[in-house]
Amino acid sequence: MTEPEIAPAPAPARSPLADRIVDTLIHRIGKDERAARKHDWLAATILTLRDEIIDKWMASTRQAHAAGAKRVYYLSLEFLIGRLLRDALSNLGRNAEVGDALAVLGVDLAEIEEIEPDAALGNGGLGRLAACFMESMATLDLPAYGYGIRYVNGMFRQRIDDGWQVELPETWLAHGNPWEFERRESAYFVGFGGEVIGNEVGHVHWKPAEAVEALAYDTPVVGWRGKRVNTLRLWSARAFDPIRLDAFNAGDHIGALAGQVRAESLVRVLYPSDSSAAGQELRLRQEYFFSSASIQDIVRRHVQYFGDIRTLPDKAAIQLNDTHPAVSVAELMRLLIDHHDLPFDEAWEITRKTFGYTNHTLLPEALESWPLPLFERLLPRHMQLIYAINGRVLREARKSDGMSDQAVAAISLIDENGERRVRMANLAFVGSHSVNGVAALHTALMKQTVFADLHRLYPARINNKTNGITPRRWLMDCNPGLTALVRDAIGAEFCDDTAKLQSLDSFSNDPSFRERFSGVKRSNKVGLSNFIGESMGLRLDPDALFDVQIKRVHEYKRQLLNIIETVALYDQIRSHPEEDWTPRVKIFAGKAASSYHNAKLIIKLANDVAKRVNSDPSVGGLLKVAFLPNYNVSLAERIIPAADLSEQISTAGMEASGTGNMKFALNGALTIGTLDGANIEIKEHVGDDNIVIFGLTADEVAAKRAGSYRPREVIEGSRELSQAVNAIASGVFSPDDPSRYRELMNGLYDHDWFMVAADFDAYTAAQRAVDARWADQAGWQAAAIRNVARVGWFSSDRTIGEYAREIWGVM
Ligand code: CR1
Repeated sequence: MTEPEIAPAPAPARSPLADRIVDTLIHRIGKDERAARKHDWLAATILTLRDEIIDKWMASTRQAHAAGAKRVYYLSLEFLIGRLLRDALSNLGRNAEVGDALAVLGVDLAEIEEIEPDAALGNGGLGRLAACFMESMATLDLPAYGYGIRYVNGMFRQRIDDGWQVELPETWLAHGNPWEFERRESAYFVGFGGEVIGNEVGHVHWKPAEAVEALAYDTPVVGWRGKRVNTLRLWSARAFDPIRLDAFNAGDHIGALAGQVRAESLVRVLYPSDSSAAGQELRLRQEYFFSSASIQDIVRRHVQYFGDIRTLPDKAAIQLNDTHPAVSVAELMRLLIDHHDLPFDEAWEITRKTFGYTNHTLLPEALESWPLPLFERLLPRHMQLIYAINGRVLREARKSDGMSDQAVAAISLIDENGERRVRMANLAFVGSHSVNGVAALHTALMKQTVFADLHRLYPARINNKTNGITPRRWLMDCNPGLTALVRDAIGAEFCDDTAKLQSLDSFSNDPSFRERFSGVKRSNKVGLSNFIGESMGLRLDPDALFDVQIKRVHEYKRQLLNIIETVALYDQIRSHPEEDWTPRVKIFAGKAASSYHNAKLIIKLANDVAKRVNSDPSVGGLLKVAFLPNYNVSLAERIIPAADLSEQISTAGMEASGTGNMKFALNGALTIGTLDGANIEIKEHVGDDNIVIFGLTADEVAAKRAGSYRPREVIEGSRELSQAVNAIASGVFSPDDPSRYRELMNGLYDHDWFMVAADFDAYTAAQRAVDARWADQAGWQAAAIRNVARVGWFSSDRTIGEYAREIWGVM
């Protein structure tokens, strides 16, 4: 700690809360009021609040313990948490009080909220879903733990240099993390490599060649109205011998620290791959590291509380968030058999009853599998167990009627095509009693495609749990204006149950309400315009239609379709200046995986188009394009309340669910989208008239891919499309490097896997229909209000209720 700095203290009248914050500042941060910087105030505020949360936290734990309650364990390699202060304050109903206390101290709450680092321990939807689920589990008063990794560097920070994405390390822990508790007592040994030694009585013993220690850090998760506080337990890694003194004393100062460096590398970075597999040995090590520590912790807690390991499925439900923690299945088997002496069959029964698995993507490149030699070298005992599990499953498959050799091969945990690989999705599937998809279409496609044969073998296992979002962060906290307006109109009940938003429906016919509703939207747009003006120097017209696509950049999400349409619109506006164009602002934000060439090129293209369009006086302010750098949770909270139009335009069949789509609708944006993922269910809820749907269906996409789709003919057959594609291909937007986009555009001509050309005309037509709707402001606002009123179902409270009743058996 640095030396305390002393300054004379002022003495205004203060609340006891203000006194507590100052006391924390002095005694735990070591600063006095005069010397304190914003970060010190932030830390003091969080620590003061945390002290209050601790009491609830302990009460929650005691209560679960006393009741002998079944606990839920959510294992996820990603938690995309974002900032926590605003969320915690509002869930505890302490916003005003803390704001006032700080104001007396001359500190602006909003300002310190703004400097809280955005905890980005995740890539995109999968990680953000885990964070929403944690909050909903606390809200629904379920005893639940999240388990993950405390990455030192989470998602990279994105800078845009001359239009190109540049990745920089994000140092969210630079000022420490006042939310977390280091649990020195909760440490586990996690081994890698080595050999398996058997003895005559059939007992086996794994002797790992290396081991690290997993160290727990706990963050409290506060539910709505502070009802319950749960724990997010993130693992850090430490070498058993932080420094090898023998080596150090012999002069090898670097080698002496090698073990620690190796251990730390496990928790150093989040793999920045979204909906695609990260194929590195380090990734498998990360997966096993956090799975093993978590399963050991769960088993230890169970035995401590309940004595008998055989009752585990009655007292613990473990949910695998995608396949990243799938090795947990083998790890639990290992502990049950090798450490608790259970016979294989009994261990298998316990394991299957305990686990549930959620699949989040059907993209073949995202289905994790590990080269068998790598797996065997790193986890020899687990490999044996996987073979044993596989033997059982394949015998069962052989016995079942009508299973072809091909079907049996597809069910196998080992992929025998080419280099042999361990299939993590199959392991997760067979090791769980429940396997769920994240939207109705996605679940149906799981049954038809990747898991078709497993589904035939275990027809009762696959079920659907359509995703949801927490309305606290994604409405009440990020859009206080709309929240207040809704509360004035229909009362505060929706704050406890978003289904109550229904009563807002009839207000869509009330002109004065529509007026106020559009006033709130406008002021959110002014706020976003100011932010963009200040941070990027781009001036926007808050009365233009704000058309927003923010999400990871991926070819299947089709930012390219949106950009090409933008180019076509730019052409149209210039060719027909006499027409009555709707002023539009196209807003993009999103990160590309660092190794994903085309995605990075698409970011550059968006920026190249923006540069050209924004500086062209001939479009007369009718069209502006903004690519906002460093998309993260906090930026989403700023953009979504200001959106008029939500772009959800993935190639049908490829977006498992989407959750951004729900956030926009809840904040009164209209969706333009394909019949993909949860868009379909959003359409069912808001009604066909309150959403703009276009394009091929999933079945049509599949048929085109299987048949003779000729994108070249499609492009040549569409004047607008061919003009836009040719302009991009010939360097109109990249005069400094005219061939920059040639290959990207050639890809559209040659295969167009993502159906950009096939859907282009339908998309353009849909956009012009949007323009027409915008011209009728009363109609637009009415539809936007109906969106807010009708999407309460997409609350993660509803989703978690379904998991709790139908998968976990805890409600
Ligand atoms: C899907 O792509 C879904 C989220 C959360 C993503 C997205 O459509 O909304 O999961 N999948 O379920 C993913 O990241 C690794 O897979």
